[in-house]
Amino acid sequence: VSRLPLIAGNWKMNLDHLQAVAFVQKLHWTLKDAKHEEDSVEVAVFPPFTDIRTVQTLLDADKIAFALGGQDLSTKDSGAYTGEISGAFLKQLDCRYVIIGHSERREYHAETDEVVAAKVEAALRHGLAPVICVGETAEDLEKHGAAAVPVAQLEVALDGVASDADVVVAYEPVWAIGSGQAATPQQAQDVCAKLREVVAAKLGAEAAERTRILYGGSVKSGNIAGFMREPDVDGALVGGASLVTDEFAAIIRYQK
Ligand code: G2H
Repeated sequence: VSRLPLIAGNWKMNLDHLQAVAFVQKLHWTLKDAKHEEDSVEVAVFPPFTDIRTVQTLLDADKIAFALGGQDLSTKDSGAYTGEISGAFLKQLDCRYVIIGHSERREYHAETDEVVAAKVEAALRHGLAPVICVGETAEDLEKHGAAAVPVAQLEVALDGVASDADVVVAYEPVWAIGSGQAATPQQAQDVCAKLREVVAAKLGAEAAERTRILYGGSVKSGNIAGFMREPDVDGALVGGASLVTDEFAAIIRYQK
Protein backbone atom coordinates (compact mmCIF):
# COMPACT_ATOMS: atom_id res chain seq x y z
CA VAL A 1 0.00 0.00 0.00
CA SER A 2 1.50 3.33 -0.97
CA ARG A 3 -0.77 5.98 0.48
CA LEU A 4 1.05 9.23 1.22
CA PRO A 5 0.62 9.92 4.95
CA LEU A 6 -1.27 13.12 5.73
CA ILE A 7 -0.69 15.10 8.91
CA ALA A 8 -3.35 17.78 9.14
CA GLY A 9 -3.50 20.62 11.65
CA ASN A 10 -7.01 21.75 12.49
CA TRP A 11 -6.49 25.12 14.16
CA LYS A 12 -10.18 25.46 15.06
CA MET A 13 -10.84 29.05 16.26
CA ASN A 14 -7.22 29.76 17.19
CA LEU A 15 -4.36 31.93 15.84
CA ASP A 16 -5.21 35.33 14.35
CA HIS A 17 -3.50 36.34 11.10
CA LEU A 18 -0.35 37.66 12.77
CA GLN A 19 0.01 34.55 14.91
CA ALA A 20 -0.67 32.46 11.81
CA VAL A 21 2.26 33.99 9.95
CA ALA A 22 4.61 33.52 12.89
CA PHE A 23 3.44 29.95 13.35
CA VAL A 24 3.78 28.87 9.72
CA GLN A 25 7.22 30.46 9.37
CA LYS A 26 8.47 28.86 12.57
CA LEU A 27 7.10 25.45 11.61
CA HIS A 28 8.71 25.70 8.19
CA TRP A 29 12.11 26.55 9.67
CA THR A 30 11.86 23.95 12.39
CA LEU A 31 11.29 21.27 9.75
CA LYS A 32 14.07 22.68 7.56
CA ASP A 33 16.53 22.71 10.45
CA ALA A 34 15.61 19.09 11.18
CA LYS A 35 16.22 18.27 7.49
CA HIS A 36 12.72 16.91 7.25
CA GLU A 37 12.08 15.17 3.93
CA GLU A 38 9.13 16.98 2.44
CA ASP A 39 7.88 14.17 0.26
CA SER A 40 7.70 11.58 3.05
CA VAL A 41 4.49 13.05 4.44
CA GLU A 42 1.95 15.62 3.32
CA VAL A 43 1.41 18.45 5.78
CA ALA A 44 -1.83 20.44 5.71
CA VAL A 45 -3.02 23.36 7.82
CA PHE A 46 -6.62 24.40 8.35
CA PRO A 47 -6.65 28.00 9.58
CA PRO A 48 -9.75 30.05 10.37
CA PHE A 49 -11.26 31.55 7.19
CA THR A 50 -9.91 35.02 8.00
CA ASP A 51 -6.30 33.68 8.01
CA ILE A 52 -6.42 31.68 4.81
CA ARG A 53 -5.45 34.51 2.44
CA THR A 54 -2.52 35.49 4.65
CA VAL A 55 -1.27 31.92 4.95
CA GLN A 56 -1.70 31.33 1.21
CA THR A 57 0.41 34.42 0.43
CA LEU A 58 3.12 33.25 2.81
CA LEU A 59 3.23 29.67 1.49
CA ASP A 60 3.45 31.04 -2.01
CA ALA A 61 6.12 33.67 -1.31
CA ASP A 62 8.38 31.36 0.72
CA LYS A 63 7.72 28.25 -1.39
CA ILE A 64 6.49 26.31 1.62
CA ALA A 65 4.99 22.97 0.66
CA PHE A 66 2.11 22.81 3.17
CA ALA A 67 -1.34 22.17 1.78
CA LEU A 68 -4.11 24.51 2.83
CA GLY A 69 -7.70 23.81 3.76
CA GLY A 70 -10.87 25.38 5.16
CA GLN A 71 -12.56 24.13 8.33
CA ASP A 72 -16.03 24.14 6.77
CA LEU A 73 -17.90 25.34 3.68
CA SER A 74 -21.44 26.12 2.55
CA THR A 75 -23.64 23.61 0.79
CA LYS A 76 -24.45 26.48 -1.62
CA ASP A 77 -22.20 27.99 -4.30
CA SER A 78 -23.22 31.67 -3.94
CA GLY A 79 -26.17 33.86 -3.05
CA ALA A 80 -28.02 35.37 -0.12
CA TYR A 81 -26.54 33.20 2.63
CA THR A 82 -25.15 35.64 5.18
CA GLY A 83 -22.04 34.42 6.90
CA GLU A 84 -21.52 31.40 4.67
CA ILE A 85 -18.35 30.60 2.72
CA SER A 86 -18.49 29.06 -0.76
CA GLY A 87 -16.21 26.26 -1.84
CA ALA A 88 -15.44 28.45 -4.86
CA PHE A 89 -13.83 31.02 -2.56
CA LEU A 90 -11.70 28.37 -0.85
CA LYS A 91 -10.58 27.02 -4.21
CA GLN A 92 -9.54 30.52 -5.32
CA LEU A 93 -7.31 30.70 -2.23
CA ASP A 94 -5.54 27.50 -3.31
CA CYS A 95 -7.21 25.34 -0.70
CA ARG A 96 -6.77 21.67 -1.50
CA TYR A 97 -8.94 20.39 1.35
CA VAL A 98 -11.95 21.25 3.44
CA ILE A 99 -12.93 19.65 6.75
CA ILE A 100 -16.54 18.52 6.73
CA GLY A 101 -18.73 17.26 9.55
CA HIS A 102 -16.30 17.82 12.40
CA SER A 103 -18.04 16.76 15.60
CA GLU A 104 -17.94 20.37 16.83
CA ARG A 105 -19.98 21.38 13.73
CA ARG A 106 -22.31 18.46 14.26
CA GLU A 107 -22.78 19.36 17.92
CA TYR A 108 -22.82 23.18 17.98
CA HIS A 109 -24.27 23.81 14.52
CA ALA A 110 -26.66 20.88 14.36
CA GLU A 111 -25.07 19.47 11.21
CA THR A 112 -26.86 16.28 10.28
CA ASP A 113 -25.51 13.47 8.14
CA GLU A 114 -27.55 14.91 5.25
CA VAL A 115 -25.97 18.36 5.63
CA VAL A 116 -22.57 16.68 5.74
CA ALA A 117 -23.39 14.79 2.52
CA ALA A 118 -24.47 18.04 0.81
CA LYS A 119 -21.20 19.68 1.91
CA VAL A 120 -19.18 16.75 0.56
CA GLU A 121 -20.92 17.24 -2.78
CA ALA A 122 -20.26 21.00 -2.66
CA ALA A 123 -16.57 20.43 -1.94
CA LEU A 124 -16.16 18.01 -4.82
CA ARG A 125 -18.06 20.37 -7.15
CA HIS A 126 -15.35 22.96 -6.49
CA GLY A 127 -12.38 20.64 -6.78
CA LEU A 128 -11.72 20.48 -3.03
CA ALA A 129 -10.98 17.18 -1.32
CA PRO A 130 -13.38 16.79 1.63
CA VAL A 131 -11.89 15.58 4.91
CA ILE A 132 -14.99 13.80 6.14
CA CYS A 133 -15.08 13.53 9.92
CA VAL A 134 -16.96 10.72 11.60
CA GLY A 135 -16.92 9.37 15.13
CA GLU A 136 -18.94 8.08 18.03
CA THR A 137 -19.71 9.76 21.34
CA ALA A 138 -18.99 8.04 24.66
CA GLU A 139 -22.68 7.19 24.84
CA ASP A 140 -22.67 5.68 21.32
CA LEU A 141 -19.60 3.69 22.27
CA GLU A 142 -21.32 2.23 25.26
CA LYS A 143 -24.57 1.49 23.43
CA HIS A 144 -23.41 0.40 19.98
CA GLY A 145 -19.66 -0.21 20.18
CA ALA A 146 -17.09 1.94 18.40
CA ALA A 147 -17.73 1.37 14.70
CA ALA A 148 -21.52 1.49 14.22
CA VAL A 149 -22.00 5.27 14.30
CA PRO A 150 -18.93 6.27 12.24
CA VAL A 151 -19.76 3.59 9.67
CA ALA A 152 -23.35 4.85 9.34
CA GLN A 153 -22.16 8.48 9.15
CA LEU A 154 -19.69 7.65 6.38
CA GLU A 155 -22.25 5.69 4.39
CA VAL A 156 -24.49 8.76 4.19
CA ALA A 157 -21.57 11.12 3.50
CA LEU A 158 -20.43 9.05 0.52
CA ASP A 159 -23.89 8.71 -1.03
CA GLY A 160 -23.72 9.69 -4.68
CA VAL A 161 -19.95 10.35 -4.59
CA ALA A 162 -18.14 9.26 -7.78
CA SER A 163 -15.73 6.36 -7.52
CA ASP A 164 -12.80 8.49 -8.71
CA ALA A 165 -13.44 11.28 -6.18
CA ASP A 166 -10.56 12.47 -4.02
CA VAL A 167 -11.78 12.17 -0.45
CA VAL A 168 -10.12 11.81 2.94
CA VAL A 169 -11.84 10.23 5.93
CA ALA A 170 -11.05 11.21 9.51
CA TYR A 171 -12.08 8.91 12.33
CA GLU A 172 -12.44 11.07 15.40
CA PRO A 173 -14.04 9.42 18.42
CA VAL A 174 -15.82 12.31 20.11
CA TRP A 175 -14.76 11.11 23.55
CA ALA A 176 -11.11 11.45 22.51
CA ILE A 177 -11.34 15.01 21.17
CA GLY A 178 -9.48 17.56 23.23
CA SER A 179 -9.79 15.26 26.23
CA GLY A 180 -6.21 14.10 26.39
CA GLN A 181 -7.58 10.56 26.29
CA ALA A 182 -6.73 9.29 22.81
CA ALA A 183 -8.02 5.99 21.43
CA THR A 184 -5.47 3.19 21.44
CA PRO A 185 -3.79 2.41 18.11
CA GLN A 186 -5.73 -0.88 18.05
CA GLN A 187 -9.07 0.87 18.59
CA ALA A 188 -8.24 3.34 15.81
CA GLN A 189 -7.15 0.54 13.50
CA ASP A 190 -10.33 -1.48 14.08
CA VAL A 191 -12.62 1.39 13.15
CA CYS A 192 -10.42 2.68 10.31
CA ALA A 193 -10.45 -0.82 8.75
CA LYS A 194 -14.26 -0.82 8.90
CA LEU A 195 -14.37 2.65 7.36
CA ARG A 196 -12.15 1.41 4.53
CA GLU A 197 -14.73 -1.33 3.92
CA VAL A 198 -17.38 1.39 3.63
CA VAL A 199 -15.25 3.21 1.05
CA ALA A 200 -14.88 -0.08 -0.84
CA ALA A 201 -18.63 -0.75 -0.77
CA LYS A 202 -19.56 2.79 -1.83
CA LEU A 203 -16.71 3.77 -4.18
CA GLY A 204 -15.07 0.48 -5.12
CA ALA A 205 -11.90 -1.41 -4.29
CA GLU A 206 -9.54 0.95 -6.08
CA ALA A 207 -10.86 3.94 -4.14
CA ALA A 208 -10.58 2.02 -0.87
CA GLU A 209 -6.95 1.25 -1.64
CA ARG A 210 -6.00 4.86 -2.38
CA THR A 211 -8.22 6.77 0.09
CA ARG A 212 -6.47 8.07 3.17
CA ILE A 213 -8.11 7.46 6.51
CA LEU A 214 -6.87 9.57 9.40
CA TYR A 215 -7.20 9.20 13.14
CA GLY A 216 -8.02 12.30 15.21
CA GLY A 217 -8.52 12.92 18.91
CA SER A 218 -5.76 13.97 21.34
CA VAL A 219 -2.95 13.10 18.91
CA LYS A 220 0.43 14.29 20.16
CA SER A 221 4.12 13.66 19.52
CA GLY A 222 4.13 10.90 22.15
CA ASN A 223 1.39 8.78 20.57
CA ILE A 224 1.53 9.49 16.82
CA ALA A 225 3.99 6.71 15.93
CA GLY A 226 1.71 4.06 17.43
CA PHE A 227 -1.18 5.16 15.23
CA MET A 228 0.99 5.40 12.12
CA ARG A 229 2.16 1.81 12.54
CA GLU A 230 -1.40 0.59 11.98
CA PRO A 231 -2.08 -0.54 8.39
CA ASP A 232 -5.37 1.36 7.98
CA VAL A 233 -4.34 4.60 9.67
CA ASP A 234 -2.84 6.89 7.03
CA GLY A 235 -2.34 10.03 9.05
CA ALA A 236 -3.77 12.26 11.72
CA LEU A 237 -6.09 15.20 12.14
CA VAL A 238 -4.52 17.13 14.98
CA GLY A 239 -6.20 19.89 17.00
CA GLY A 240 -4.55 21.21 20.16
CA ALA A 241 -1.09 19.81 19.39
CA SER A 242 -1.11 21.42 15.93
CA LEU A 243 -0.90 24.88 17.55
CA VAL A 244 2.48 24.30 19.19
CA THR A 245 5.30 24.46 16.65
CA ASP A 246 7.72 21.98 18.19
CA GLU A 247 4.96 19.55 19.03
CA PHE A 248 3.40 19.68 15.55
CA ALA A 249 6.85 19.40 13.93
CA ALA A 250 7.52 16.29 16.04
CA ILE A 251 4.20 14.80 14.94
CA ILE A 252 5.09 15.46 11.30
CA ARG A 253 8.48 13.82 11.92
CA TYR A 254 6.94 10.74 13.58
CA GLN A 255 9.22 8.45 11.58
CA LYS A 256 12.32 9.88 13.28
C1 G2H B 1 -10.17 16.45 17.12
C2 G2H B 1 -8.81 17.01 17.02
C3 G2H B 1 -8.65 17.78 15.75
P1 G2H B 1 -7.60 17.42 19.36
O1 G2H B 1 -11.12 17.52 17.05
O2 G2H B 1 -9.66 17.66 14.78
O3 G2H B 1 -8.59 17.85 18.13
O4 G2H B 1 -6.36 16.92 18.71
O5 G2H B 1 -7.39 18.69 20.13
O6 G2H B 1 -8.29 16.35 20.13
